[in-house]
Amino acid sequence: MIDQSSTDPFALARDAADYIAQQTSVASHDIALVLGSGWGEAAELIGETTHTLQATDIPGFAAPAVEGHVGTIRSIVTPAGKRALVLGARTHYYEGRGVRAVVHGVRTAAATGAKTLVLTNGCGGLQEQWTPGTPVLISDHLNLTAASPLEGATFVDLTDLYSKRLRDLAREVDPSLDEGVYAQFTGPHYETPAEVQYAKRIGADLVGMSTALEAIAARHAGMEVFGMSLVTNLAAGISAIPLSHAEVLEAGQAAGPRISRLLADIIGRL
Ligand code: 8IG
Repeated sequence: MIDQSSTDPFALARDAADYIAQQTSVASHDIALVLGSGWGEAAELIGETTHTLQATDIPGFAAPAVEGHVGTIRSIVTPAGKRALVLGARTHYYEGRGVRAVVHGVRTAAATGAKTLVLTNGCGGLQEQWTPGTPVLISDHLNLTAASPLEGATFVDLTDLYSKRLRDLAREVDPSLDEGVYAQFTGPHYETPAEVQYAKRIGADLVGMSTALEAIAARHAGMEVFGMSLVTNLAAGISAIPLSHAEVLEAGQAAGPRISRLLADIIGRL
């Protein structure tokens, strides 16, 4: 069992939100975004960044563990005047800091007032037609981590966790967007081809190492969740080519401008 801090995780999120409000002079944020691999450029297009905070200065946050992940939290004002909090500092389950640390950013976002949470990630695709660089809407998830961000008798309904309303809105921006079921594995290793076939048989279309635990915490906090994946590679065994982190970063970089524009256009409609 991971030794989690004895601090109440919601009190810690409240502290983090208070720090953000004090540093930015923004009393309340409307939207929060977690920008995963490949999605970083979207921050520039969503609006004007008014404040950039180092994640490590904010209560409960730690430095990112992965190349290509950003350790800053930004406050952005959109052209429509909405305040967006961009979390570039995702903590992954495989870092071993416990589930509370994984969802601290989400709980902080909720504590800043955000009612909508946009979760993005880079992932492996199980559908051959999704070539690297294809964005896919998340319609539902399979949590294969054997963990939950909720503790005790906290029974939360996860029906329509990935808001149909927001998926429909995204398709107004780009009607060609496909959707699929995201399976969260713990990582940090990629799946074996057999595990990918297992995921496919139980209904997965996408495999990754984030998002599901965050979405559960967001629903518990009362936020409406929008999820979008960037397929950066075909999952192991789906294509003949072995996976590499370099390939993942490359596909993200190549698709960056297009998917960032897409996400910014969707945010503009929220
Ligand atoms: I980027 O193929 C990225 N993240 N689990 N499998 C899992 N996570 C990923 C993958 C993948 N690609």
